[in-house]
Amino acid sequence: MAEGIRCMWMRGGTSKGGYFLAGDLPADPATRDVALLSIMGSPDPRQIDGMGGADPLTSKVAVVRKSARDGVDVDYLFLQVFVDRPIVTDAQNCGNILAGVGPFALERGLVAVAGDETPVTIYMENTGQVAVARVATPGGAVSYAGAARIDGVPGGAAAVPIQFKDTAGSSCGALLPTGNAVDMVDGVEVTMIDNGMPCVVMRASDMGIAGNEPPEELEANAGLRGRLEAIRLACGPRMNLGDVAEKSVPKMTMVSAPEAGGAISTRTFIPHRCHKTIGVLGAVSVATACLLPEGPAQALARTGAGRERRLGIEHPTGEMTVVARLDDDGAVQSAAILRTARKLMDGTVFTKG
Ligand code: NQM
Repeated sequence: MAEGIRCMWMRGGTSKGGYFLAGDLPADPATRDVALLSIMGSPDPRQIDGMGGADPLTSKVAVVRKSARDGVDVDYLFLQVFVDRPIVTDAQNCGNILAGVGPFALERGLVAVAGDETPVTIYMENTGQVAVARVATPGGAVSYAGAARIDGVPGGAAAVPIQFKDTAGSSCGALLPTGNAVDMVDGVEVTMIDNGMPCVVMRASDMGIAGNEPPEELEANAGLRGRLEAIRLACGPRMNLGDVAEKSVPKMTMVSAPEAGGAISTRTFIPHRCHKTIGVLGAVSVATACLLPEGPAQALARTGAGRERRLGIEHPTGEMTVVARLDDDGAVQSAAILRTARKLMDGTVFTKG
């Protein structure tokens, strides 16, 4: 018989997915993953028999619990449910789905409202790091309405500013896991970097593209996809990620000179589909690559001056601004971004049974 599970469906930034209290899901990870595949309708390129939107960006899950950690409100585990393969992975974090975690925690009563704006301190279980999201709570309740706009989402919504600290080496153990700002892989100069999201950054021109093509065109380019995957599989072990054949990291970002007043232009494969925008922590990692002393991104980027840098990371549907604070050595100390979120559905979702 189909089993009903309490869940909230939310847009978080430019992603969308199911938000669950940890206690509402099976405790055993293998049983939980079977349930999540069934809920999303995976594996199936159309996810026709489930809630997933046939895109990795809309096949995502947040598992949230009250935290037992000092100074932390909630723990958040991100799970990527693959669309066309029977895989659920916790090998990556997601800063977009993160944007819905604060509102969800308030809605479920895990955090008490604290005035017109409530800071929610979130431990990100995937990477063992902390983010602080500020949620609009006028009149004692979460408000999703507002005028803040993010590229990739139509219309306005309440702002959810998020601050990250200590994201360097989140999954790879070091900001530059090979110890180098530039390495040569398959004849291409790359920066392997992890400031919250493991990314391989390379010049678009070295991959035979201009860097401003629409995602659909790049996804249709089988030669490009093959080259990117070969580089990714070679980079995985060098980034301390092991065999990444069945993982959704590292992300593959091709950079070119900015075209719209930002710091850099990007096209990112995540890793097999081309992102319509760019991931949040992916953008933080790429922004950090722009600020290195050398590398494919640094050579093309416009990064300005001063201790606080506003870096517009241009992507296929606009840009994402990363506000980076630098330390005395010019290294990125903390990063902040603006996101929005929206509650779409609160109810019971059913497994296939
Ligand atoms: O990098 C997509 C997204 C993401 C991840 C992906 C993200 C991040 O846009 O923090 O947000 O790279 O798989 O949701």
